[in-house]
Amino acid sequence: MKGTLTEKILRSHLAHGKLEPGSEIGIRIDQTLTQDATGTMAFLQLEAMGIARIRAELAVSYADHNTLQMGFENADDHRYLQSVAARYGAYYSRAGNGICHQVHLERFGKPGKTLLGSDSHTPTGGGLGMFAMGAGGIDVAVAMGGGPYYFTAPRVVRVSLEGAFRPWVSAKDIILHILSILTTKGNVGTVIEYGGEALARLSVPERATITNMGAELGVTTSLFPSDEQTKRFLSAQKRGKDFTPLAPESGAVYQRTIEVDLGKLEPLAACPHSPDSVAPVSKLRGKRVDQVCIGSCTNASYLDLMRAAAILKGKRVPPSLNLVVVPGSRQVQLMLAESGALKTFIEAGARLMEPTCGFCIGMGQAPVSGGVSLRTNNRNFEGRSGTADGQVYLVSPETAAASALAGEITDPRTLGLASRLPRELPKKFAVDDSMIVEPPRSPEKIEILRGPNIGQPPKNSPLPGALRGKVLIKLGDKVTTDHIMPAGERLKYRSNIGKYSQFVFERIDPEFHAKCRKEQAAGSAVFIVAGESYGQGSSREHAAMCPMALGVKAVLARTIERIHAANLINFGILPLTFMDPADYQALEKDDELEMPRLEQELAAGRITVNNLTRNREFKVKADFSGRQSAILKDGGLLNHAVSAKKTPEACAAGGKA
Ligand code: MIC
Ligand code: SF4
Repeated sequence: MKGTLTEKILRSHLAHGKLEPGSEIGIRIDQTLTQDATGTMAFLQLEAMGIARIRAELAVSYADHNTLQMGFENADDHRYLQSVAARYGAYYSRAGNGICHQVHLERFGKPGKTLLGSDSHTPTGGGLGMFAMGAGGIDVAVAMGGGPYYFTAPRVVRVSLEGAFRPWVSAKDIILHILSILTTKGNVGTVIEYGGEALARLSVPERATITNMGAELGVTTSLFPSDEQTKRFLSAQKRGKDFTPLAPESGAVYQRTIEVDLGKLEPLAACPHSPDSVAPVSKLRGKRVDQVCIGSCTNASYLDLMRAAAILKGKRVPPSLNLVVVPGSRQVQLMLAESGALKTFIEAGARLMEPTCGFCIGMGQAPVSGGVSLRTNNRNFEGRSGTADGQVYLVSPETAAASALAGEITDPRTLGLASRLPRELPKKFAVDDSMIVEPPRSPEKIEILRGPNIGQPPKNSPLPGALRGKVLIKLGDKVTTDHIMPAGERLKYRSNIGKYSQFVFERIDPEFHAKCRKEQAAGSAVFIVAGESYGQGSSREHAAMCPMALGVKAVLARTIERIHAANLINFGILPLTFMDPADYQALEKDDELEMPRLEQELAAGRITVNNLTRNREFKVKADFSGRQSAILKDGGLLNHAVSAKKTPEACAAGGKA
């Protein structure tokens, strides 16, 4: 990674370890972001760790995922979040102000800074030249308290963007193309740096579309240099003073370079049910569409929506089709109103939603049974839309708008008026931060407001010296955190773990929760067995926290994604990987397993497993740093921090000293 942008930023923030790909490093975090679905737990953990005051340069808490407030639970979460932000020193972006990643880009992000967010799409900030990563809430709580964030020093891959877009092709098509090459698995521990002569023509919001969906590749983060485009964006946001130029050195060393000729790209779509099932829109044309949703943190910037409006102008969608438009932020919403585009959307028959995650996380706008929904967001995992058999395709705003008018999947190139699409960023964005609440100077008297849905963060018991228990589920490849811990209508229980745990693996095995409770009552451990890329997708730590509450002690998988593996450790669950695929094949649901020498073997990196049902012994990989082993032994990061009465700085550093 010598001379790369990644090296520059990481070296200037290095707190622990050596900057060598594959080894564990700890870096200082300048900025944090949390959102309402992960933030309540992050702040509850911050409180439980005894952190007195936020010490990161900037912490922003966003209310954006669940703003429907059906029932008191969600409204109570928001009230808690606002009061706890004021008490500890975070900015609070109120419900209605926009999606965290869009607002952070507009109002807070700064080139060269590190950003840690309790949301997997935090790397959106890479569009501004930030080293921005997603993590579990408790890791973000530690970072808010001034502690470093630990992860594996990455290898750096360069993607060189060359040439110019052909009409109707846009940033979404670049990242879908890259997803078709790199896929959603096998990219753990990689950072993607974008370069090439096409960068000069790519605006910050377009870059952010690309870095946003780096999350779907499973990379640590993606980032762009900070250049004239960055300066233009920040100046238009009245933040010119936040600009610093940043570029890799000319002889920078990359592990691999991938060239993308923009001139050869065509409109693309990710077909159900994975962001890497990519096909040219031209091959899908003619397929009947029931719903089109334009929005989300991927493609709801001002220019995205202005381009969609230009296509819809003066036309109406057919009565068989539902068109939903969701601006990414209140700034975008205001500018759509000022430009007249809002009127265009209304006249076209669009349903306008407030700027939130909404449909993207299954909070409303579930498609009809078996319905085809074209969406501009980033994830189309099975069932995530709220309709189990919904068929979600991920596309650009141009393809979405063209298809909405036709009522069928339409290649926008057939519209033939690309020259009328706006491409230039506005000189000035509408800046109005009145829905961002600044933390008060003297917070001591602020009362933290809790409703009945605000529980306590659950705790685990220390890891025993040996484990014995049952495999209660055997899964295949690419099991996402949406499979493990559904969101949508269950989102309101994020701060009530007793309730939320009832829904673990709900869509795969509705009995899973009850079976775990039975094992727990019998004093037996629960094991999860999975294939490749277990835990991809969302950073929700609930996908580790709730299994922990159900007595899960280890996940044995072929590979585990970065954020989820870290979350498992944070909640005292062993993330173990098979050394031989045959060992995965040989395991079956309900097998009785034993790890008789866990205590002695933890440090050695290999753990012996006896399959008592099949009378078979095998070893699994347990590559943990000293810090991770200490956390696991204590039964998770919260115990580790609280029992040792350490500062977040020391607790994140691990060890007992
Ligand atoms: C998502 O896109 O899946 C989410 C909802 O934003 C999650 C966070 C969460 O589950 O709260 C993410 O991407 O990390
Ligand atoms: Fe929200 Fe969807 Fe973005 Fe997640 S991916 S932050 S749910 S808009």
